[in-house]
Amino acid sequence: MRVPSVPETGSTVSNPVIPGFYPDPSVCRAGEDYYLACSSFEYFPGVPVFHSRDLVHWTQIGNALDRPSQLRLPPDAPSSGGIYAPTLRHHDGRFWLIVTNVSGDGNLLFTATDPAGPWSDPIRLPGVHGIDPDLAWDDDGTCWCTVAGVSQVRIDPYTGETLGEPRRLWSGTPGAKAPEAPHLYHIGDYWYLLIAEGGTERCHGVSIARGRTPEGPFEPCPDNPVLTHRGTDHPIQNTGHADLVQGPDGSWWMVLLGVRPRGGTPGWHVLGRETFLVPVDWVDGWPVVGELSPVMAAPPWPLQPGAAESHRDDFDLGEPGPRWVSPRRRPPEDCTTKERPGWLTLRARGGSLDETDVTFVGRRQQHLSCRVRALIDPAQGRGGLAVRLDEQHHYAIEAASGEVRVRARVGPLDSVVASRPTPEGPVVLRIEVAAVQDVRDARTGPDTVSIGVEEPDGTFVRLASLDGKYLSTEVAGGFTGRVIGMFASGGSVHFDWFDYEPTDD
Ligand code: 6LW
Repeated sequence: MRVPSVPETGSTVSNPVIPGFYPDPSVCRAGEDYYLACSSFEYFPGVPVFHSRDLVHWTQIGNALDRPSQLRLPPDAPSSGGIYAPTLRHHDGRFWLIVTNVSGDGNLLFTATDPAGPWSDPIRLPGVHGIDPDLAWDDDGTCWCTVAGVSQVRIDPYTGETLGEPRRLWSGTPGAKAPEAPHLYHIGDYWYLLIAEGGTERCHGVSIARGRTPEGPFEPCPDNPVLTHRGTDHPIQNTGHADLVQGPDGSWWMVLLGVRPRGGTPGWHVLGRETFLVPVDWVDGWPVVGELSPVMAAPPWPLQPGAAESHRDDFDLGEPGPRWVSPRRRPPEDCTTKERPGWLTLRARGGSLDETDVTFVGRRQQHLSCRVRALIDPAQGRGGLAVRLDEQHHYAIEAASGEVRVRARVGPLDSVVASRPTPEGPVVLRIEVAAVQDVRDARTGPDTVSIGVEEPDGTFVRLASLDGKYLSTEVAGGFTGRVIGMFASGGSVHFDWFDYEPTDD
């Protein structure tokens, strides 16, 4: 079990602070506690919520949208559709979360007294149009909702009613595309408007403007973008979509998304857009963002122990924990520990991994190299382990009636790349992801995905080794990253345990 040690104050900590596909982070503080929420797209439950006491070590405490009345994702909701960019705030003794369901009801507002949940049913915002909604309150209690573009409208957060007409505030740096991810802050004598611009790919950047009132007018920072890695060979790319938070000691910090491309050109990122942390200073009333690095100086306060990086689930605790997600929905009858206590039974809804209604229960891949194992009893069903980006991009090993087959689906190509007879009954399936250490040429992929079974003595029988570039966002497109999990594609299959272990150096 790999548990990160607690670094001494003054030492270093690693970035991303939340590895894996946890993009569009929004952070707030309540007393000594920090809370952070991320986008979740087509996955259910949605909007993972994290807690930290030091901004470095984060523990998932739930998912804000954990019931169908909060999160309607129809079967035709595309992968990378669904839930975009949240804003999480603490105001008036409550937690407020605003998101956009681009495949459903548009902008929705939720509240909770405990960010671990339960969160309320949605308050609809029919008069708020656009994505990346932000919430900010004036001293007189006025609630300002600002969206990508960047425009703003006053709302009643208790009813969702818009109070007045939307107004355009600022469209970012002239010539830069996609001014989005707005966040409005009242800091000192100014109202600051933080945005992302340049698009969430390699040209992504963070810019800021300030004004004397929440409605502006806003003057752009002369040093915009205040953070970008565009045009560099920095190991962290696509940096943008930031949020600011002040620590109890008065220091300022920024969380933002970034990616870690590996391999040859153009660089392939497989873990999706991850959450990073960087310090912020203020000079002449403008933020000066510190250097964003994979290894950063630890904040100047006591650090909490980090969560274990390896994870084994024996399915002895009933409901799957908050890290487990499924595409679009997860009816309890399709994913249960009641049918065979101590086992997770997955019942196929008829769909395969190529279908939007597949029965799949997975967790984000959070390490560039890792080993995933699971013991499956296929019984009279068909199912197995898969590394998924979406319905058109996945590698899987499937067990059924005395045989395992390795399948690779990449766009229009779909192939059984290996098969092997196995004894009837339970079998351990294994997926090993090994990040590339030396880039042989421009076409070198980011990693190798090896798939196979274990002999009864634990010996790994590798049935296929596949280039991981085809399961990267640069190939598949979209906004998510790899999710590794268990699936049923016929009848019911049973899993005794699932084991995820980082194997990074
Ligand atoms: C999100 C936009 C963005 O709404 O990508 O990186 C979109 N920024 O702000 C989906 O994550």
